[in-house]
Amino acid sequence: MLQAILFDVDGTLADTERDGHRVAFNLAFDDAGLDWHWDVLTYGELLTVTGGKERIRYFIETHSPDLPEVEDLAEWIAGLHKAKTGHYLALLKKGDIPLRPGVERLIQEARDNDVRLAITTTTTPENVDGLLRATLGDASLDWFEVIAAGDIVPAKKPAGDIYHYTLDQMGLTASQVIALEDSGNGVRSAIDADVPVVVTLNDYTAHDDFSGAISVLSDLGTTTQPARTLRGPAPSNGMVDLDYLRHCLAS
Ligand code: XBP
Ligand code: MG
Repeated sequence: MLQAILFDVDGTLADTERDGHRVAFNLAFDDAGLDWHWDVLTYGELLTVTGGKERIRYFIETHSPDLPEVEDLAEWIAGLHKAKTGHYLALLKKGDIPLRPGVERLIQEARDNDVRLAITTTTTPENVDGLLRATLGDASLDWFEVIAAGDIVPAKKPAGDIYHYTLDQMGLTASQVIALEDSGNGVRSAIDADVPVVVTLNDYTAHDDFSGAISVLSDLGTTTQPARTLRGPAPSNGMVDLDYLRHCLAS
Protein backbone atom coordinates (compact mmCIF):
# COMPACT_ATOMS: atom_id res chain seq x y z
CA MET A 1 0.00 0.00 0.00
CA LEU A 2 1.55 3.30 -1.10
CA GLN A 3 1.51 5.69 1.87
CA ALA A 4 3.99 8.34 0.81
CA ILE A 5 6.11 9.69 -2.01
CA LEU A 6 9.60 10.89 -1.08
CA PHE A 7 10.91 13.49 -3.52
CA ASP A 8 14.55 14.22 -4.15
CA VAL A 9 15.03 17.92 -5.03
CA ASP A 10 17.94 18.80 -7.30
CA GLY A 11 17.47 17.22 -10.71
CA THR A 12 14.15 15.62 -9.70
CA LEU A 13 11.78 18.43 -8.73
CA ALA A 14 13.62 20.83 -11.02
CA ASP A 15 16.73 21.03 -13.19
CA THR A 16 18.55 23.16 -10.68
CA GLU A 17 22.17 22.18 -11.18
CA ARG A 18 23.49 23.66 -14.45
CA ASP A 19 21.69 27.01 -14.43
CA GLY A 20 21.12 27.31 -10.69
CA HIS A 21 23.67 25.85 -8.31
CA ARG A 22 26.57 26.01 -10.80
CA VAL A 23 25.92 29.67 -11.57
CA ALA A 24 25.57 30.48 -7.85
CA PHE A 25 28.90 28.78 -7.05
CA ASN A 26 30.64 30.84 -9.74
CA LEU A 27 29.09 34.09 -8.46
CA ALA A 28 30.33 33.26 -4.94
CA PHE A 29 33.82 32.54 -6.30
CA ASP A 30 33.80 35.96 -8.02
CA ASP A 31 32.68 37.66 -4.79
CA ALA A 32 35.55 36.02 -2.92
CA GLY A 33 38.05 37.20 -5.54
CA LEU A 34 38.82 33.64 -6.62
CA ASP A 35 39.71 32.94 -10.23
CA TRP A 36 37.81 29.64 -10.12
CA HIS A 37 35.15 28.92 -12.71
CA TRP A 38 33.05 25.76 -12.91
CA ASP A 39 32.02 25.31 -16.54
CA VAL A 40 29.17 22.97 -17.51
CA LEU A 41 31.47 19.98 -18.10
CA THR A 42 33.58 20.48 -14.99
CA TYR A 43 30.45 20.81 -12.90
CA GLY A 44 29.18 17.50 -14.28
CA GLU A 45 32.34 15.84 -12.99
CA LEU A 46 32.05 17.56 -9.60
CA LEU A 47 28.45 16.38 -9.24
CA THR A 48 29.76 12.94 -8.34
CA VAL A 49 30.17 14.50 -4.89
CA THR A 50 26.91 15.46 -3.18
CA GLY A 51 26.62 18.55 -1.01
CA GLY A 52 27.95 21.97 -1.92
CA LYS A 53 30.53 22.24 0.87
CA GLU A 54 31.76 18.72 0.14
CA ARG A 55 31.91 19.60 -3.59
CA ILE A 56 34.08 22.67 -2.95
CA ARG A 57 36.46 20.60 -0.81
CA TYR A 58 36.64 17.89 -3.47
CA PHE A 59 37.45 20.56 -6.10
CA ILE A 60 40.29 21.90 -3.93
CA GLU A 61 41.66 18.40 -3.41
CA THR A 62 41.42 17.26 -7.04
CA HIS A 63 42.07 20.47 -9.04
CA SER A 64 44.53 22.27 -6.72
CA PRO A 65 43.16 25.74 -7.54
CA ASP A 66 44.76 28.94 -6.19
CA LEU A 67 43.65 29.28 -2.58
CA PRO A 68 44.12 32.15 -0.12
CA GLU A 69 46.02 31.47 3.13
CA VAL A 70 43.28 30.34 5.50
CA GLU A 71 43.48 29.27 9.13
CA ASP A 72 40.50 26.98 9.13
CA LEU A 73 39.64 25.46 5.75
CA ALA A 74 36.27 24.03 6.86
CA GLU A 75 35.20 27.45 8.15
CA TRP A 76 36.37 29.17 4.98
CA ILE A 77 34.48 26.69 2.81
CA ALA A 78 31.36 27.16 4.94
CA GLY A 79 31.57 30.94 4.39
CA LEU A 80 32.03 30.54 0.64
CA HIS A 81 29.12 28.11 0.55
CA LYS A 82 26.91 30.51 2.51
CA ALA A 83 27.53 33.18 -0.13
CA LYS A 84 26.67 30.60 -2.80
CA THR A 85 23.35 29.86 -1.05
CA GLY A 86 22.53 33.59 -1.12
CA HIS A 87 23.12 33.74 -4.87
CA TYR A 88 21.14 30.54 -5.45
CA LEU A 89 18.13 31.89 -3.51
CA ALA A 90 18.25 35.10 -5.56
CA LEU A 91 18.26 33.05 -8.78
CA LEU A 92 15.24 31.06 -7.57
CA LYS A 93 13.38 34.28 -6.70
CA LYS A 94 13.77 35.44 -10.29
CA GLY A 95 11.53 32.49 -11.18
CA ASP A 96 13.77 31.17 -13.93
CA ILE A 97 13.91 27.58 -12.64
CA PRO A 98 10.63 25.75 -13.30
CA LEU A 99 9.52 22.38 -11.95
CA ARG A 100 10.18 19.41 -14.23
CA PRO A 101 7.28 18.08 -16.38
CA GLY A 102 4.64 16.24 -14.38
CA VAL A 103 5.96 17.19 -10.92
CA GLU A 104 3.13 19.56 -10.02
CA ARG A 105 0.55 17.13 -11.46
CA LEU A 106 1.83 14.23 -9.33
CA ILE A 107 2.06 16.34 -6.16
CA GLN A 108 -1.52 17.50 -6.71
CA GLU A 109 -2.77 13.94 -7.31
CA ALA A 110 -1.03 12.75 -4.13
CA ARG A 111 -2.60 15.56 -2.11
CA ASP A 112 -6.06 14.82 -3.54
CA ASN A 113 -5.69 11.16 -2.52
CA ASP A 114 -4.14 11.59 0.93
CA VAL A 115 -0.82 10.12 -0.13
CA ARG A 116 1.74 11.73 2.16
CA LEU A 117 4.66 13.78 0.82
CA ALA A 118 8.22 14.33 1.98
CA ILE A 119 11.49 15.74 0.71
CA THR A 120 14.78 13.84 0.99
CA THR A 121 17.70 15.86 -0.30
CA THR A 122 21.35 16.70 0.30
CA THR A 123 20.78 20.34 -0.55
CA THR A 124 20.64 23.15 2.02
CA PRO A 125 17.16 23.53 3.65
CA GLU A 126 16.81 27.19 2.55
CA ASN A 127 17.19 26.01 -1.05
CA VAL A 128 14.20 23.69 -0.70
CA ASP A 129 12.08 26.48 0.80
CA GLY A 130 13.15 28.83 -1.97
CA LEU A 131 12.38 26.38 -4.77
CA LEU A 132 8.97 25.40 -3.36
CA ARG A 133 7.96 29.01 -2.72
CA ALA A 134 9.09 30.14 -6.19
CA THR A 135 7.33 27.32 -8.05
CA LEU A 136 4.33 26.18 -5.98
CA GLY A 137 3.75 29.14 -3.67
CA ASP A 138 4.36 29.76 0.04
CA ALA A 139 1.63 27.36 1.20
CA SER A 140 3.35 24.42 -0.48
CA LEU A 141 5.93 24.17 2.32
CA ASP A 142 3.15 22.67 4.46
CA TRP A 143 2.28 20.04 1.88
CA PHE A 144 5.48 18.17 2.75
CA GLU A 145 5.24 16.45 6.09
CA VAL A 146 9.01 16.14 6.41
CA ILE A 147 11.64 18.23 4.67
CA ALA A 148 14.82 16.27 5.29
CA ALA A 149 17.69 18.30 3.89
CA GLY A 150 21.38 19.10 4.05
CA ASP A 151 23.36 18.56 7.24
CA ILE A 152 20.36 17.16 9.16
CA VAL A 153 22.07 13.77 8.87
CA PRO A 154 25.81 13.24 9.25
CA ALA A 155 26.35 11.36 5.99
CA LYS A 156 24.82 12.70 2.77
CA LYS A 157 23.72 10.61 -0.23
CA PRO A 158 24.79 8.04 -1.41
CA ALA A 159 24.51 7.03 2.28
CA GLY A 160 20.98 5.96 3.23
CA ASP A 161 20.84 8.19 6.33
CA ILE A 162 18.48 10.78 4.86
CA TYR A 163 15.97 8.06 3.90
CA HIS A 164 16.23 6.36 7.31
CA TYR A 165 15.69 9.75 8.95
CA THR A 166 12.62 10.51 6.81
CA LEU A 167 11.02 7.09 7.43
CA ASP A 168 11.62 7.48 11.19
CA GLN A 169 10.03 10.92 11.20
CA MET A 170 6.98 9.66 9.27
CA GLY A 171 6.62 6.41 11.20
CA LEU A 172 6.64 4.44 7.94
CA THR A 173 8.55 1.45 6.68
CA ALA A 174 10.49 1.36 3.43
CA SER A 175 7.91 -0.86 1.72
CA GLN A 176 5.17 1.75 2.23
CA VAL A 177 6.90 4.49 0.23
CA ILE A 178 8.38 5.23 -3.16
CA ALA A 179 11.33 7.54 -3.75
CA LEU A 180 11.77 9.65 -6.86
CA GLU A 181 15.40 10.33 -7.71
CA ASP A 182 17.45 11.54 -10.69
CA SER A 183 20.98 10.34 -9.93
CA GLY A 184 23.03 7.25 -9.19
CA ASN A 185 23.94 8.69 -5.77
CA GLY A 186 20.24 9.20 -5.03
CA VAL A 187 19.38 5.64 -6.09
CA ARG A 188 22.16 4.20 -3.92
CA SER A 189 20.93 6.24 -0.97
CA ALA A 190 17.33 5.00 -1.33
CA ILE A 191 18.43 1.39 -1.82
CA ASP A 192 20.71 1.60 1.22
CA ALA A 193 17.51 2.19 3.21
CA ASP A 194 15.59 -0.47 1.18
CA VAL A 195 13.34 2.23 -0.26
CA PRO A 196 11.93 1.39 -3.72
CA VAL A 197 13.00 4.04 -6.20
CA VAL A 198 11.89 5.32 -9.61
CA VAL A 199 14.30 7.47 -11.62
CA THR A 200 13.63 10.46 -13.86
CA LEU A 201 17.02 11.23 -15.35
CA ASN A 202 18.47 14.43 -16.79
CA ASP A 203 21.44 15.50 -18.93
CA TYR A 204 23.90 15.31 -16.03
CA THR A 205 22.76 11.90 -14.78
CA ALA A 206 21.90 10.12 -18.06
CA HIS A 207 24.97 7.85 -17.79
CA ASP A 208 24.77 7.16 -14.04
CA ASP A 209 24.42 3.62 -12.70
CA PHE A 210 20.80 3.13 -11.70
CA SER A 211 21.14 -0.52 -10.67
CA GLY A 212 18.34 -1.54 -8.34
CA ALA A 213 15.87 1.14 -9.46
CA ILE A 214 12.42 -0.15 -10.40
CA SER A 215 12.27 1.98 -13.53
CA VAL A 216 14.13 4.73 -15.34
CA LEU A 217 12.14 7.34 -17.28
CA SER A 218 12.83 10.58 -19.11
CA ASP A 219 10.55 12.51 -16.73
CA LEU A 220 7.19 12.14 -14.99
CA GLY A 221 5.29 12.91 -18.19
CA THR A 222 2.34 15.16 -18.94
CA THR A 223 -0.80 14.73 -21.04
CA THR A 224 0.85 16.52 -23.93
CA GLN A 225 4.38 15.17 -23.39
CA PRO A 226 4.37 11.49 -22.36
CA ALA A 227 7.37 10.12 -20.48
CA ARG A 228 9.82 7.83 -22.30
CA THR A 229 10.62 4.64 -20.43
CA LEU A 230 14.26 3.57 -20.61
CA ARG A 231 14.04 0.62 -18.22
CA GLY A 232 11.41 -1.19 -16.19
CA PRO A 233 7.63 -0.94 -16.42
CA ALA A 234 6.22 1.81 -18.67
CA PRO A 235 3.30 3.92 -17.46
CA SER A 236 0.28 2.92 -19.59
CA ASN A 237 -0.82 6.53 -20.15
CA GLY A 238 2.70 7.97 -20.46
CA MET A 239 2.50 9.56 -17.02
CA VAL A 240 3.95 8.61 -13.65
CA ASP A 241 0.81 8.80 -11.52
CA LEU A 242 -0.41 7.08 -8.34
CA ASP A 243 -1.62 4.00 -10.27
CA TYR A 244 1.80 3.61 -11.82
CA LEU A 245 3.63 4.07 -8.51
CA ARG A 246 1.31 1.55 -6.81
CA HIS A 247 2.05 -0.89 -9.61
CA CYS A 248 5.80 -0.30 -9.12
CA LEU A 249 5.50 -0.89 -5.39
CA ALA A 250 3.64 -4.16 -5.94
CA SER A 251 6.11 -5.45 -8.55
C1 XBP B 1 22.01 17.60 -5.00
C2 XBP B 1 23.25 18.07 -4.40
C3 XBP B 1 23.33 19.39 -3.79
C4 XBP B 1 23.31 20.57 -4.70
C5 XBP B 1 23.90 21.78 -4.01
O1 XBP B 1 21.09 17.27 -3.99
O2 XBP B 1 24.20 17.35 -4.38
O3 XBP B 1 24.57 19.41 -3.14
O4 XBP B 1 24.10 20.34 -5.85
O5 XBP B 1 23.28 22.07 -2.82
P1 XBP B 1 19.79 16.30 -4.23
P2 XBP B 1 24.10 22.73 -1.61
O6 XBP B 1 19.84 15.72 -5.60
O7 XBP B 1 19.90 15.26 -3.13
O8 XBP B 1 18.59 17.21 -4.03
O9 XBP B 1 25.13 23.63 -2.20
O10 XBP B 1 23.05 23.48 -0.83
O11 XBP B 1 24.72 21.61 -0.82
MG1 MG C 1 19.06 14.74 -7.23
